[in-house]
Amino acid sequence: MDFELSEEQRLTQKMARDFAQKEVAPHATEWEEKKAIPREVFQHMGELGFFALPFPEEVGGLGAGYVGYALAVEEVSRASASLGISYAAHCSIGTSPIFLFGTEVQKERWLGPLLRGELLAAFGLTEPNAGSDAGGTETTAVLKDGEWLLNGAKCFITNANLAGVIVATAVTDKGRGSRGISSFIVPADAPGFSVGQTYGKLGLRASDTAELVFSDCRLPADALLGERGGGFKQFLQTLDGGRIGIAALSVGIAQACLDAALPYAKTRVQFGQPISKFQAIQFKLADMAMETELARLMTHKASWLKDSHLAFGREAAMAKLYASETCVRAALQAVQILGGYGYMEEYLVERYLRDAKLMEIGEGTSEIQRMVIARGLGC
Ligand code: COS
Repeated sequence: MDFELSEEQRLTQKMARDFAQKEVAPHATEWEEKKAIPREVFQHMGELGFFALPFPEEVGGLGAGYVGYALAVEEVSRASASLGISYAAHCSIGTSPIFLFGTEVQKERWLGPLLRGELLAAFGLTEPNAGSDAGGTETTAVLKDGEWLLNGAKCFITNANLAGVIVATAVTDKGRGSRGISSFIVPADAPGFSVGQTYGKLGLRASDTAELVFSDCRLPADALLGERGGGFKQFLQTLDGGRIGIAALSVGIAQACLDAALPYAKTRVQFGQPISKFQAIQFKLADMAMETELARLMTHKASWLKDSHLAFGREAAMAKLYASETCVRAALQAVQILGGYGYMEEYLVERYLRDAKLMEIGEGTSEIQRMVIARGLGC
């Protein structure tokens, strides 16, 4: 067993940290206020290779695997969780299904631009009546005169307005339950496709979240991704990887909470000494540091299993569950340590608290993760 990062992984971490601290952190508050991240940020990330990290060299990736990708997502999210979620949604749930289930022709067409950041991707699964019960998909796809006609709507879709391509699910064979759901590659300029309402959110305000609308959306026959009827299993498999992304994002937020709370506690003087000298504050900081480290180790283990082509779904669910709950606790403690300042907008920790909450909801709620873990135990 070896807990050391390889030389390559250390370089990936350093590249991501340098980018995040120099080019993200100074602008993160402004992006939250404007509720948008400039397009050039994604272009620059593409040039630096961020989007190519988890994919193998055969398809134009950098072959850094999910360990390298998790290191990068953590660093980006430590500076801006909004950018972190846009990044993670693009890679692990937007691009991955094309990589995992696409034909050679589909991969040839889409992966190059997606890995270089020339296009962003989104994943259209959730619907008003199909969230945790993703098998309840109501969007339909009918094959007519050699074309697919999609009708329906998706909600809470990260990168909806930014995406050049969306992987979306629809019912192709009604009456077959979850085996009647298929996936489609939808270019953003497909006729009949549009982006609906953009949501106002508690946190992650700079990240783009909107509805997708399919009104007789016409797609060529070869827009089907993988087997007809295979969509449900595809998205469960996609979400297994996605949960590693959310775990890494959560570790980034938890680390940011510690980054803010520790120096504050060392310099804030009350009762004649820095508050870090009081055991009540030390215990909070100790728990934050321990839980963040544990969440990171769990994220790296799930990533390593995936990179080693071993079963990783249960560990990904454990990492996502533990890391997301850790970052909420860490954010609450950071606000508490900063006291009145922690509640004010100019101190970053109130943003971390608002951002952290989504980690317990997106890509499978904490309750769903516990179900997946329990199933892994044979319950
Ligand atoms: N990868 C691949 N296949 C999987 C899988 C996985 N991780 N998990 C289950 N499957 C397969 C099963 O083997 C089963 O195959 P067969 O029909 O051939 O036996 C099939 O998928 C259906 O599995 P299951 O019966 O367990 O499905 P359920 O409807 O009971 O699934 C859960 C329940 C909760 C696991 C599922 O609905 C889920 O993960 N929901 C959460 C979705 C979510 O995260 N939504 C938020 C999206 S935000 S992007």
